[in-house]
Amino acid sequence: MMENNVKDPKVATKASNNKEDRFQGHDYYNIDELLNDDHLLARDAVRSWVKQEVSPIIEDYSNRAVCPTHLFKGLADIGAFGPSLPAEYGCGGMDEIAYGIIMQELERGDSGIRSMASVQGSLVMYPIYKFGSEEQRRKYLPKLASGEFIGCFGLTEPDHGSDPGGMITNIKDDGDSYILNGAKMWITNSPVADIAVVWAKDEEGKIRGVIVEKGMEGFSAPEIHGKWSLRASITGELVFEDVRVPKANVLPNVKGLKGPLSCLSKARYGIAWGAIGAAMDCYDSALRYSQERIQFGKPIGQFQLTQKKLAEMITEITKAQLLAWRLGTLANDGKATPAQISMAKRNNVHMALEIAREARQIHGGMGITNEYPVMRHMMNLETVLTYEGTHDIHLLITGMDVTGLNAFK
Ligand code: TGC
Ligand code: FAD
Repeated sequence: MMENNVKDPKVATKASNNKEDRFQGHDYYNIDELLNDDHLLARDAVRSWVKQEVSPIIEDYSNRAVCPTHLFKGLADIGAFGPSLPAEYGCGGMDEIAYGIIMQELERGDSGIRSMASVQGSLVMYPIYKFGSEEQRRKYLPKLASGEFIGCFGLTEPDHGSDPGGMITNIKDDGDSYILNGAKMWITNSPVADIAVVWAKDEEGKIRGVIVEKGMEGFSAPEIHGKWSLRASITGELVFEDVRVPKANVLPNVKGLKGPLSCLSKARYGIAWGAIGAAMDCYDSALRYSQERIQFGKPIGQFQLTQKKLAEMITEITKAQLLAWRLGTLANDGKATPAQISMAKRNNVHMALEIAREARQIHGGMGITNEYPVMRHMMNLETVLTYEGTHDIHLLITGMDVTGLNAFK
């Protein structure tokens, strides 16, 4: 894995705030009773890893806009990379609900940490598993699962975001290789990635997936700076100037936009769960603050207006949990449709963003500081609302599903 701009992780850890992470999960409708022992074990293990490894450093890394790349190994060790892909390739072999719960707990820590895992598992390992040859699976999946390799996913281009079908990145046949040209934009993990799953048009205009490796001549991945959101996640471009990619690196088993879009379905599903984690962290912090902060001689939680905020927050979190759980049971049966996934991604991310904003108000002035996690979650969720399909694109997917009429084009 390439080093990024982390100069000395030990110094960073020391500089971070050392407040105890007092987070407690919230389960107003006893949804734990719907989970099995494997789900609960995975949940508790990831929650304690986040408390130990993420919470003590995340405000500092976010503040400095540096990705804590040293956490990739720990994420691999807790099984966050490809939890629901088969164990024979070094992956978790768990079900879709376990995958969702792991994403929830990671995003409880920070959306950027969940992104590190989503991209690796759902956008890099999943397409190699689903559309790759057996040789490609054996070559890449164990190394990606163990964190030895870091991957990224290149779909979005400078001029084609919501409309990836318009992409101009292309491959041209040249004997036993393809020549790849073009550029991708907003690519999570690209500056630190060893491989990139890149979507490009062939000479017939069909979208193909190719595995581009770090060090291939003509390939670079410059970092994008200046983000006010997802600051602990590293984002970059992918630039291809006559990159010679062996034909053995093309994913043989898919052609067309449904290839990358299927990967997005997998990742959007994880985000539907992940956003609940961010929302719970904001609610948890606001609830505690409302009991501890005294104004006019009373805890602010005693005022009706604060109670309205908190009551609405836990109601929305509970609805989102039920939506995610039901989506998980459908996914376990192979029956979750892309439109159902869109609905859950859109609803749950928007819910989390609204809760972050309300929680920020409950914390008053302190809410804008890094003493509390809410402002960081709020800023992160602005990205989560946009990537993996914007809030409005998901609305149009639902609209098309219920009317049968396409409003995109
Ligand atoms: P359209 O004609 O509707 O579809 C083309 C083909 O794809 C199929 N399909 C899907 N298959 C699987 N899963 C899905 N979610 C699918 N959606 C569509 C469809 O059935 C069709 O198949 P076929 O066999 O008929 O060819 O395509 P369109 O060009 O009209 O576009 C539709 C639209 C707008 C919904 C789609 O392009 C879209 O979802 N746009 C949003 C783009 C997006 O989400 N980009 C995300 C980039 S990756 C990212 O953000 C990673 S962030 C990661 C992190 O850090 O966590
Ligand atoms: P645009 O598509 O230009 O949209 C701008 C606005 O227009 C939006 O509000 C949108 O909803 C609206 N709009 C567009 N079309 C329509 C329409 N038909 N009807 C109504 N409204 C419309 N991409 C990757 O491939 N890999 C990654 O790893 C990745 N990571 C990312 C990390 C970060 C931090 C960010 C910010 C983005 C990342 N993305 C990644 C890109 C992300 O998926 C895109 O930003 C997203 O799909 C939107 O594309 P866009 O930014 O070009 O916005």
